[in-house]
Amino acid sequence: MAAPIFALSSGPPPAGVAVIRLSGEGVFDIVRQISGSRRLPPTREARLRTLRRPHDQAPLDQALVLIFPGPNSFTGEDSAELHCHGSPAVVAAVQAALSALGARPAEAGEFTRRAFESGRLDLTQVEALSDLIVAETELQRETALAQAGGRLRDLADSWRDQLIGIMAEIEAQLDFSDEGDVEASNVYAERMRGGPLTRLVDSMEAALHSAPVGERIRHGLTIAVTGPPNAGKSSLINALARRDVAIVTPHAGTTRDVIEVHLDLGGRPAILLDTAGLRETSDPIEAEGIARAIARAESADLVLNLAPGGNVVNRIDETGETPGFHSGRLHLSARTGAGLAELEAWLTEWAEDHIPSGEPPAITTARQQHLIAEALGALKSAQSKADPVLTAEDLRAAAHALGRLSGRIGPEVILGAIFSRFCIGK
Ligand SMILES: Nc1nc2c(ncn2[C@@H]2O[C@H](COP(=O)(O)OP(=O)(O)OP(=O)(O)O)[C@@H](O)[C@H]2O)c(=O)[nH]1
Ligand SMILES: [Mg+2]
Repeated sequence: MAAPIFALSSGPPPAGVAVIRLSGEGVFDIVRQISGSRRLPPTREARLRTLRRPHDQAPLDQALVLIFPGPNSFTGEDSAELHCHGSPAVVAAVQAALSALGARPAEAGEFTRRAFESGRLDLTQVEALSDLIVAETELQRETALAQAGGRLRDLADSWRDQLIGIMAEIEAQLDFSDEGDVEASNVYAERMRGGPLTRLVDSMEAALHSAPVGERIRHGLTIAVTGPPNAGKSSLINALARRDVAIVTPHAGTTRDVIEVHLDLGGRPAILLDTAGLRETSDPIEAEGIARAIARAESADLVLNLAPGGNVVNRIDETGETPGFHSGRLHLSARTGAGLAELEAWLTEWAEDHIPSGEPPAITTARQQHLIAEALGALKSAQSKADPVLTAEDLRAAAHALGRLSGRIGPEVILGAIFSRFCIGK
């Protein structure tokens, strides 16, 4: 067990309750000392205790104390939680006491790091936990929760098991066949390429298919609002955001920087971008704003273009046109709000098309996508090789990529697993 660490795990004070978390060697002794009691609370049950300053036993706070013995704790180590009153002074005093008792403040991510190192979480779950903490929409929460629960880990484990099975058979052929058996090992490699390897390739391809959706859920769909100066872009952004995020003035060329607003479209995350009005300008600041506007619009998933001939018509309060979708364009008034509900309904439908509901995607980060693509590439290369020695080499490359995906397995583990399946003495 590593040295004892502590951290305020709840939000910044002041708050109703502050949760201070501890993990590591000797944590239970620290809990005994700070709570002035030899008796620890029963495992995973809260007990009210008076926390005391170590050197003079002066009371610091009344707190709920919980202990989580390793290895069945989040970090895998002996851990504890102190639920104190959430004032800055209480938190500071308790933290000072914990330092005096030999614990040190945790570094960012150190609890999760320990959970990873003790094998409680793999890297994909570590990634998911950080997503879960920042989830803003329902779909982000559901996806991160499934991933933290081991969705990709389980899939990758099954890929790894299949791969080890294939490798073990092929390598055994290579290692134990004498010269005369080369023919047999070629036949065998051929057979492996047909069945188990194809199934593995198909399963990975299916997972990779979900990667773009996972990426969209994680980062949000981007919607750029573009058009000439004074078209009402910032007014539309404010209306959709239902707050005054962007400056609106009658002056053409008001918006310069790209302004981002987070939207929740039926549980799907989207980022709405307000951009500088597009026109010829000699003002270098406005010109930079326009360059940024063009760049963001080009990479956006959707552009709401308020220019003449664009897909959105603003200011129908002035022209008297009917709100809603007709003549191939969406008509609205950012000022009165007419047509806004239709725009929102249309955006929500569009978001649902781009992020279909159903099974959360298996792949949620670029790292995962990259490594699975790498493994898949190696498997496909293995499929194309006639020589079992080269096939085995490709399979090892695939296993290495999968090992990096979970962060858990290195080549020794794979070798160990291969040999544990075979009786060498036989
Ligand atoms: N009558 C009417 N006026 C509007 C409407 N939308 C915006 N305006 C007005 O048009 C002017 C410009 O609006 P903005 O939202 O700042 O326009 P913009 O497209 O962001 O302009 P730039 O940032 O300069 O490119 C403001 O005076 C708004 O009040 C609308 O639907 N109807
Ligand atoms: Mg503007």
